[in-house]
Amino acid sequence: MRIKALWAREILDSRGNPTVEVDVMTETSFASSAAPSGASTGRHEAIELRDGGNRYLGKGVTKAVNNVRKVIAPALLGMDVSDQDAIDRKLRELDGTKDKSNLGANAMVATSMAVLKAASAADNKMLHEYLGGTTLPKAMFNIINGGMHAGNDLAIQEFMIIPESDSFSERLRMASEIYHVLGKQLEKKYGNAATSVGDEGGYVPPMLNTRQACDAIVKAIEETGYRCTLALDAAASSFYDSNTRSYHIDDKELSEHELVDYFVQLVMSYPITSIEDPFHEESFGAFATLRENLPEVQIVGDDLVVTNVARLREAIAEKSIDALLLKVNQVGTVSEALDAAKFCKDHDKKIVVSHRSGETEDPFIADFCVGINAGQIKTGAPARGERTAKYNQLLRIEERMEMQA
Ligand code: 2PG
Ligand code: MG
Repeated sequence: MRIKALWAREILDSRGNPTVEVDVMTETSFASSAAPSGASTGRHEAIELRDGGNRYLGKGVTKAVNNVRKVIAPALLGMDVSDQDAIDRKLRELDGTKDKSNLGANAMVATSMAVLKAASAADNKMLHEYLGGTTLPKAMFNIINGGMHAGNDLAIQEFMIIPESDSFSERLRMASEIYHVLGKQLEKKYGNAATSVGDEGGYVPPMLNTRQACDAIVKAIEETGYRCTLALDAAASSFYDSNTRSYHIDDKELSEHELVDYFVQLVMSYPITSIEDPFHEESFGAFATLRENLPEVQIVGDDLVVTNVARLREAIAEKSIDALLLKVNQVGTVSEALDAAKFCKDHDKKIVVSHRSGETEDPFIADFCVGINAGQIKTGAPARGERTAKYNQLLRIEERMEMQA
């Protein structure tokens, strides 16, 4: 099915910043998709194009939108929407840079995702069916926010829970209950303001250190009695000081070696089963050391590998990670994200499909996660519309699968 029309517009993301939304039309289908946007972005990520100047305090995306309307659309018209590789290749050719800074990764990723959605719609399939996957993921629900996603003193960016149950809908229900129990407990202990939420919908209590957050979560899990483990995204680049080569956490300055011990001690105290970005984004070696020390814990690479096969190859060679955090907008096109997923599978590595802290109502990653049989997803708290858009889509997918079984 050929592309008949392609259009873009500027919309707002969940932080109230502009982002790019793209519409793709074929003779029989129509689809839209929108680019998410990170706050703790990795240095090696594809670059999102922003206008600068005064409008939207410099964050406007009219240049990226115009790139879709004036450069991308004319080039893609008439192309077969089901040939994702050819379309993404064309996008890269038009851009001509390594970091996608010319057209903008925001323009490119929204186009690439909209094309995939239009192809599945033209085929009369839900996106996950079109991609051929059947695995409903385990989810990491982010229920306390810190780091660059919150205005508190927690260095660790994300405190997540992984409820264990056979169905996705049960896992979501458990997460929602734990989230609300935690909210009540925090309110009791710290007052009303403690249940204000951060960028990803997790609470932002006035806590001073990692252990206070883990204690609070364990207490909430215990009250519900559910089987549930903890996952952390340290996003350690955000509290690393390259001058002193130390990590500022819990009001201390820790060396790399001390931070390894710090995580080992944490894992001894709490049921933590996954840690993302425990060290800054160039520390392939430190990741590997932690992995050796914590063979039972999944070590996830986000800023370290940025969904990029070249960096992934290095991380795997250095034995730095057990899993890739897959973000389509980090690399800029669907096919490159699929390449990264395939590379992981070929090397027996796991995949966690991820949202960004600045999100839209687009549920794309829910379908994508099931479609590639990733097995794991993280898309924020079980609250706030841009996060529940993904979880609710997973409920629809689960229901569809049950109906077809
Ligand atoms: C992360 C992400 C998503 P951001 O670090 O994993 O949770 O945050 O989108 O700000 O990079
Ligand atoms: Mg991360």
